Amino acid sequence: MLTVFTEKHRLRNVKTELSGGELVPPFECPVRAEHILERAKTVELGNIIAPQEFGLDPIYGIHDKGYVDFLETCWERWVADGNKGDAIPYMWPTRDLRQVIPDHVDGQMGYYSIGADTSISDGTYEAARAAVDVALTAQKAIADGAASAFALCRPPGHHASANQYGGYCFFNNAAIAAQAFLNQGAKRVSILDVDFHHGNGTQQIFYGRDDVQFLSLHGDPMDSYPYFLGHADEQGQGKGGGFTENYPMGPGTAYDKWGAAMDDACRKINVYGPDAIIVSLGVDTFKNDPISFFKLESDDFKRYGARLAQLNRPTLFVMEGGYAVEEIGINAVNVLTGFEGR
Ligand code: OKP
Ligand code: ZN
Repeated sequence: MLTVFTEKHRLRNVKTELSGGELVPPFECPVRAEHILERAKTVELGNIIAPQEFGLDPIYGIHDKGYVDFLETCWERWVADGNKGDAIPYMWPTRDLRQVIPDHVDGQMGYYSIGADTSISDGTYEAARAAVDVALTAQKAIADGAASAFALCRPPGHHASANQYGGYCFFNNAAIAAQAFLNQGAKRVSILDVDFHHGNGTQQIFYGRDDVQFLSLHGDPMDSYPYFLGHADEQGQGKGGGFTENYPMGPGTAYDKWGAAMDDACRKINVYGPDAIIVSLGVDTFKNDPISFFKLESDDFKRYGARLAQLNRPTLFVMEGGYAVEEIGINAVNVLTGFEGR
């Protein structure tokens, strides 16, 4: 399987994450991508190529221009305002407040974010742009005839909506790739999100549409991030009704239950009959993940990779989360080798 990777991911290198009332080293760190790349080389997964540049147009197909402009300028404006640390939002237009976009960068951070866990610094925008190019280059390989491809994206994307960042995500790499398939003539695309966390951004982007089916297996939002989306009764709206499927599962969920949900999702994908499948591949379902509560074993990743291959459709893997950095390479690449039947 082809892997698309760029060293530009290292430009995403914030010092801090607000966690547990402290500023700690971020869970979403550069070594994650390096370990996955090393493992892909070790198992001889296939060629590894750098991305082409696709520019801003594919991003504007999913994200608001004001949001993109904000991400491009946030850091320089934060620094110009005299701030010393990473850019972290602290005020949001919640419930009864006005949704008027302020001029000040502090106010814009609140308007354009969903939480305070995702610091911004020098290079964040460039790395997020490069991650989009990684996803689009892998998408193009499939459009050109490959049966599958691996977009080793970093930063991840599934928490990013049309106009909000958070959960370590800025541009929704999987959503942008889905739109690329549609623009090239696909009638239907399925996005299967197996990251531990609900893909709120992807769900929000396609919630009212019938040309992208979104399915997510995740920690029950009653007990886990992102807390405010991902319940089973969210199934799409308008002509998107019935094209969103959520499988929230509780603490301690292991492969017996998780694999059954995966089976059900695969059946629904077959009924939908997509021209392509995008797997939002987070491996924070692993038993030793430091911020998650599922109990998948490393071999389970191979098993569901093989299940995905049975769908027998063009399949684009887009890297999302996974924070047990010592095992992240084994777990992510196990899905891909499992898919290849080895
Ligand atoms: C991103 B992805 C822990 C804070 C957790 C949010 C988790 C974002 C996960 N103190 N922060 O879906 O893997
Ligand atoms: Zn996650």
